Amino acid sequence: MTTITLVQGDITRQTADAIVNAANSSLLGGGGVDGAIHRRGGPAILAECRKLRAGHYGKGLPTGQAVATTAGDLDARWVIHTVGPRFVHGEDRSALLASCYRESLRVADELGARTVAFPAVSAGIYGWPMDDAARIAVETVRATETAVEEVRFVLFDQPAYEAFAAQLG
Ligand code: AR6
Repeated sequence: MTTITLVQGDITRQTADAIVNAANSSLLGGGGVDGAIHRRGGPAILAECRKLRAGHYGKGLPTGQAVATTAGDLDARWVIHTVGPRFVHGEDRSALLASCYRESLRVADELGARTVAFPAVSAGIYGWPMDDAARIAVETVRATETAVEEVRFVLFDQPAYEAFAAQLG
């Protein structure tokens, strides 16, 4: 059984086996959570991302997929980078967002991670409405078979926290 917990705060301050990054396909950093993770995690994360780009992910990490690196100076063993879809009006891209959670948990299982912290993927710069992002996140985690014992959603502000709390019921 996977327990879902909610925390309001900065994901880079969390202690967990794995911290999920809402990255972009380049894997080379950006704003939002991505910027914060690289800033606090230090250069070791970017160094591994560059190696991934030089190797298997020469064209970048596709939307909906996930890949792990070291967590550098973060209080975690791994960062799992996933690329959420941008929200596009009139287009249903929710399967791609669900895939981010499923694939991140699959990578976590491969690593043997037991506690995994997620941000609200796609709900910032990529424009996904928070309520819907929360619904997809919670539904997908509940529907995924995984050995991860705790999935912790780390929400940056009160509205995001409340959107996730509403989904947990
Ligand atoms: N801890 C927890 N949540 C955070 C933090 C933090 N330190 N910082 C922001 N959030 P975003 P996206 C929240 O924009 O929408 C980057 O440039 C934020 O309030 O980080 O998937 C990447 O490189 C929001 O609720 O990710 C990509 O180009 C949520 O985390 C692009 O942004 C996600 O916001 C990805 O956009």
